[in-house]
Amino acid sequence: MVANVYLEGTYSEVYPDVPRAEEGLRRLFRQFSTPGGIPSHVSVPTPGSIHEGGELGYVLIHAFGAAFDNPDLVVAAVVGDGEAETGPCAGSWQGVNFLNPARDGAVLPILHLNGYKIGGPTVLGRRGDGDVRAVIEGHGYEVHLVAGDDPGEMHAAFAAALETCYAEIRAIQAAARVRGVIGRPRWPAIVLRTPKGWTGPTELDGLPVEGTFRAHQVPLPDVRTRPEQLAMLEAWLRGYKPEELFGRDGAPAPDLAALPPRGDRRMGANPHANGGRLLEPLDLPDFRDYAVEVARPAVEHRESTRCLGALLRDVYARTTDRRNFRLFCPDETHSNRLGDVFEVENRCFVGPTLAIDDHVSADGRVMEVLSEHLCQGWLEGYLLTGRHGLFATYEAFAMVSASMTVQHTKWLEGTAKLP
Ligand SMILES: Cc1ncc(C[n+]2csc(CCOP(=O)(O)OP(=O)(O)O)c2C)c(N)n1
Repeated sequence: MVANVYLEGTYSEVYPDVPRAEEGLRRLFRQFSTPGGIPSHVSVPTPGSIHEGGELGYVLIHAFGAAFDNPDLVVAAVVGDGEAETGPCAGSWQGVNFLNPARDGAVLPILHLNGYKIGGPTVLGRRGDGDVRAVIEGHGYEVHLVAGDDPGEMHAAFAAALETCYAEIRAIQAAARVRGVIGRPRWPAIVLRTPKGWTGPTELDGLPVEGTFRAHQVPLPDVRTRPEQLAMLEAWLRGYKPEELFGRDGAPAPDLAALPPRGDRRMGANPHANGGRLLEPLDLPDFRDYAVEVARPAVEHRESTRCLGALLRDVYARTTDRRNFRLFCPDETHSNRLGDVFEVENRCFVGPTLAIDDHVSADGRVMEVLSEHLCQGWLEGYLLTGRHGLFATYEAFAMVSASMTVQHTKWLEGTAKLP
């Protein structure tokens, strides 16, 4: 990701001391995964990032949070096959049951099966194409499989799959925006099968590296002490033909520099990934208006969260046009005494509804799903793309998603240090 936003120019705009020239390249490489430099995974200083890349499991959840109330946005979300084993990720495929094709944007999951995690095989990586297809189709997606190991062929095949998926997404949305939402659409998803450590060193000390767990992160661990590994590293990097990719001054060659989109269309400059650029203040009523009159002590019997429910009801009413507020709750809106919101809003559910359902509709904006991970992560994606919301949960079960909250807090702490 860092290399991509460097090549498209965003990195040097944000960090002028890392220009697209020889000195910039040197800094870019030296600071990577170095104390005082930048982390080895996507993190706060990466332009266009909205979350830490460290803790796995949340990519699809954040993608759905970003897509809600963002009708023109298509969020591509790459899921590792190791990441796919996590509980939060396993639950997150359900997002399509809450995604309204007329009102929301779209999520394009790209399940990347490279067979291994750090040390062992992955569950889905070892399953045949038919099984993987059945799992993803069972969640309600239309699967597009792209598999192989020839870079040129795979590049063309993947580009074609993206074109097909994009056309399908726009067709689903166009239909729903003309004739209304009729049931849950079958959204496209890509299953991508490639070797782990693809095009990296094939073998080390007689053991295969490419296509195995040994390729994870650092395929040549001893370049400092073993000259033959240093030679392998050099041969590998020269395989990219840097003399064709960069000019003598170290800047990307003009034909490559011309490839990325311009301005805000670049990945690292997308305003949705810099929510501060889109943020509008939340239209909040004065909380004093919800105060309880207490003429004398110990005569009133009230519940404080009911007052909050009335306030939230009015926040919904005031944001009907702007659509920049949602309540996220693991099936506890009523039991948390916030039920007044149902005077003006419904529960969101994009699927069959029955006459006896209570305030359930595809247009609903109260997000009730029995998963604290989804509630927390949807809210996070929604907030970080410039909107507002609230995650209401029982204190006992708030712990279910506590580490997500810690990651988010860590991320916010990091942003506070950035100009
Ligand atoms: C929740 C969580 N547990 C453990 C880890 C440690 N970890 C880092 S990478 C990794 C394997 C990831 O495998 P996969 O998702 O298949 O990605 P790949 O590197 O193969 O593309 C693990 C377990 C983590 N980052 N997050």
